[in-house]
Amino acid sequence: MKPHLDITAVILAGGRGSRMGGEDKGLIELHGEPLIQHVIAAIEPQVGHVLINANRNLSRYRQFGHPVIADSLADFQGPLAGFLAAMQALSTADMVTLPCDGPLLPDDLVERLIKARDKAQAEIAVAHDGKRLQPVYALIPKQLRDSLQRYLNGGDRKIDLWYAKHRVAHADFSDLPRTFVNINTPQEKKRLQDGQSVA
Ligand SMILES: Nc1nc2c(ncn2[C@@H]2O[C@H](COP(=O)(O)OP(=O)(O)OP(=O)(O)O)[C@@H](O)[C@H]2O)c(=O)[nH]1
Ligand SMILES: [Mg+2]
Repeated sequence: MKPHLDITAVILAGGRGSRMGGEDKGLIELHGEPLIQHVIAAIEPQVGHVLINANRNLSRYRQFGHPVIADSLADFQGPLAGFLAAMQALSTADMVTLPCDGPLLPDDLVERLIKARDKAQAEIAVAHDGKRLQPVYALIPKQLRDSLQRYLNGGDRKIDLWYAKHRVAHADFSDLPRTFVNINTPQEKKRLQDGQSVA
């Protein structure tokens, strides 16, 4: 699969990790590598640029060889805070967002999001696993930065309500539910480590 050089992958590693006992989830190890390293390895070949969004351990995150940006809003206000920080730093017209804790990505994640958006002539494409939207896996143009800024200035934080203001295409991943296996708790980490993740 050829890389989409005009896309920046934004890896969201800015959460509190509260279900993981407050650990910085991107840095916990799976099969001897930090979780975010698994995500970087899977997404790097698909895009022209990678940006890491983190709020702690910034110098550690810089060691992965990509720019690291922190939220411009304080106090862990959720993934949209990470979207906004990324849109303020973006050097490409579009970004694909994804979380730091989902290591089982297909090699056509970016391709599928682009195709879905083109086909529907939408502004945004969001992954759909066949049952529900997976809102942090999305293709979003930088052009929507002011819309997001206004939305957050208004005090809202819900991702679905912001999407509802725009034309959104659903990218079908119902054949690949493992894409969205992610690690929120020590139990989920153990399950994935033991290879029982896809159930
Ligand atoms: N930039 C940024 N990203 C966030 C924030 N909160 C969550 N995220 C990211 O959004 C994605 C989904 O969040 P969760 O899986 O709930 O991760 P989390 O919020 O760290 O974990 P919990 O505290 O257990 O909910 C992850 O990639 C997080 O890193 C935030 O305040 N800022
Ligand atoms: Mg959370």
